[in-house]
Amino acid sequence: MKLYTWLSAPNPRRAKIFVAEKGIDIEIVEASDPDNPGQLSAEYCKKYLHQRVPLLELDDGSCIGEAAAICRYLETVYPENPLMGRTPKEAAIVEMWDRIAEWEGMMAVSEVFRNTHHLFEGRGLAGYDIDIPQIPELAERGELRLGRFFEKIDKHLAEHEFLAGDAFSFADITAMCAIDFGISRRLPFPGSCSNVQRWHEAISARQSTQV
Ligand SMILES: N[C@@H](CCC(=O)N[C@@H](CS)C(=O)NCC(=O)O)C(=O)O
Repeated sequence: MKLYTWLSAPNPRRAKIFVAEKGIDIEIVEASDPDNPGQLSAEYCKKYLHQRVPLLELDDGSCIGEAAAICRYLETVYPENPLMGRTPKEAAIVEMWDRIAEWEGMMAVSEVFRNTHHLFEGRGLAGYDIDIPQIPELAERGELRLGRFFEKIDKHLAEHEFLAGDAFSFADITAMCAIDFGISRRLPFPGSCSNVQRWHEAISARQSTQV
């Protein structure tokens, strides 16, 4: 099996942390263009129609894209140390929080980054080989959306150790990757969100998140 990733991009990081947390031995392959690391290589883009990372290539050549689908596959094949819930109820709660973290956290950071960074001029959306203009208003909206995401999870984390309850899960990984990517792009971590701060410090201390 091979896991294709791209430098410090946040969605491949979700898969890398998941793999590290589970202790699965998978070859990690860098998909960026060696001559222009700001984009994926032409060879990689030929492999995957959607031209995004992460991508898991199985030994029979099948390819699975989308971080959540990759991690679902790995969770099924390597059930030890579950990160997606142990019962149908837990699994649904993890999925709910993962979708919220991806939709409201990751998408918000991505809206800001893709619509402001000079490297993404004409590449306003990930995975398109046509000109997609940057829209500054989307960056403004992304900041608002991210602020609201922080407030909401802060309220939730006041009463729960982790997003999906008592156990660390894939939902925490997704939210952390979104927040860390935002921090690396100088998006403010609201000082008033002390519960997010506590949760973030605790999960950042896990060995698996050092990728
Ligand atoms: N929903 C997808 C999002 C994947 C995605 O947007 N990946 C970005 C990196 S974080 C990408 O491949 N970008 C390619 C590009 O910008 O050309 C997932 O969960 O895997």
